[in-house]
Amino acid sequence: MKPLKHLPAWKTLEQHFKDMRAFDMRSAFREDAHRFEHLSLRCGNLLLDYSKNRVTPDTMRHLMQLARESDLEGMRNAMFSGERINFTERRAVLHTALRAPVRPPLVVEGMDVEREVAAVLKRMQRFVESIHNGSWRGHTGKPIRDVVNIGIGGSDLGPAMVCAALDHYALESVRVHFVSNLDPAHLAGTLKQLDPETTLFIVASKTFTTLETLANANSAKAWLLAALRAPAAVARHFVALSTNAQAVEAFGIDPDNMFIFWDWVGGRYSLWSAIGLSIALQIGWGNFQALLAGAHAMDIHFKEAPLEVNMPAILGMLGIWYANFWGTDTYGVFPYDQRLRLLVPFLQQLDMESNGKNVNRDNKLVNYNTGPILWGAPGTNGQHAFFELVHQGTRLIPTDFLVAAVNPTPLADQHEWLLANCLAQTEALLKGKSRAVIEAELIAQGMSRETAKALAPHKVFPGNRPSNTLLYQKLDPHTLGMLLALYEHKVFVQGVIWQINSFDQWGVELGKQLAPPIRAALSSVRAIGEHDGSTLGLITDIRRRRGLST
Ligand code: G6Q
Repeated sequence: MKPLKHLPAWKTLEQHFKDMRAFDMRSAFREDAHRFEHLSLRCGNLLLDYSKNRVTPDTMRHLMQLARESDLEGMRNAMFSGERINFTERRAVLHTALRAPVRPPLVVEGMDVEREVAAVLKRMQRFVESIHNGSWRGHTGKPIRDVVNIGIGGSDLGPAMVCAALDHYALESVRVHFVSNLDPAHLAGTLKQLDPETTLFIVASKTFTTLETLANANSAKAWLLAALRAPAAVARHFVALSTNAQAVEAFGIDPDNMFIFWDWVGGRYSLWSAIGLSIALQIGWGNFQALLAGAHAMDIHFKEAPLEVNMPAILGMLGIWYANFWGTDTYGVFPYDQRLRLLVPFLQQLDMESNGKNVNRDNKLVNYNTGPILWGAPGTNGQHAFFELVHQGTRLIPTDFLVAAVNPTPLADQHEWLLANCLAQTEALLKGKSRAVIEAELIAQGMSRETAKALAPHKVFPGNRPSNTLLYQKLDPHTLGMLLALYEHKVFVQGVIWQINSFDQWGVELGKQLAPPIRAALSSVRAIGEHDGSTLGLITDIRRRRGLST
């Protein structure tokens, strides 16, 4: 594999960047009346406006040339056809197969992926309907009213985010809760509101070995048994979503109440699989299917549209432009949509766990920056918190703004203000406000020339700061599916350019390995063991607080 920095397009971009250093978007808009048309793209009801970026059509051409030289198209086809592109775990990456409604037969290593997916979906549908129509009863014969998804990371963030995003589609018959943290406060706070007779626990764990999930699931089981006093109750109040049938059975969950998925579904890409059961329970089967269909529509777009008019490719390559040429470290995501309040934590995992890597596909350390630090919060809250730094700070921060054109709410006027604020922020980032204008305004307000001169620099907005706007009609299941798949593929695009494996996550292992000996050292049972000075100091302090010998 040719190193990234040796690719001809990389060299071209390095040269082009030198020409672009002084580029001013404001002049570009003045000079090209059609800049918006040239640098925006529609896919379904999604509009991506990327004209407020430090790019010219030439930049985009060079970036797409880099994508081609990086064999983005070949890698994309390899993913869709089930090649083992997650090479460190020797796995295919087929979350796209989970949402293809009419699938061409896809046989991967002897497994008929299409049939297996359809069979699990059918079982999920039957189960969801039995909860909704009340034919599934709890141990004492009452229908289920509350569902608790116990999972963490990929087995929590996706479904929790979707359930928050689509709460306006929630059926009234069940309420869905999410418990992830090992901190007992999370489970205890949730159980407080629940009646064991009408509660169903979904234990969501791909491996079924995850400490947090098993601890919470065991505590939930103990809570249930303490109330219902019959081991048989577990079968009516626990179901599992997993790839590990043996461990599920060992936990005491009836294999009939287990919904499987496969090792080719990565945790952070799993909301489309059985891990989405809580979503279907909240919004109903039809809406869950609409979510899958939206993602599939984006899959088709990503697979078929030429790179120049391919939304994930464009978003991904813009990120490369900023991270690797402008030297940006972070990337802000601001959904002007309260329902998308969990989108940023979801995207943090998607992006940072996928592309927070420093070794390439040739097993060598990379010599360029990879995944950015992704952060953000819903608008307009962010405006009253950290937007100061986005507008006036010393760092350049590429940003995405997401907003719905309409919001089916009776408080339509508030949505109008929300929309206006979203557009106003991207306009302010672009236009800025000059010292001369500010001084003139202050003087016109009656301020002395001298005071105005002193105050004006503090009020200057440099402008020329980049943003993408993703405008959608309204937040419905189909649109959300499209948006999420867009970000998944964007992350994929960047991983290909950076020549890394976006689908493993070895970086989460070490802390897990170090925890058990530390846990032992905190109690009186075992010797303290070998630790660095800081960790040793902390362990010793905890032991002292507990009255243990140190
Ligand atoms: C996601 C990661 C990780 C995983 C959790 C939960 O891509 O692999 O976040 O989802 O660690 O794992 P289990 O589902 O196996 O409990």
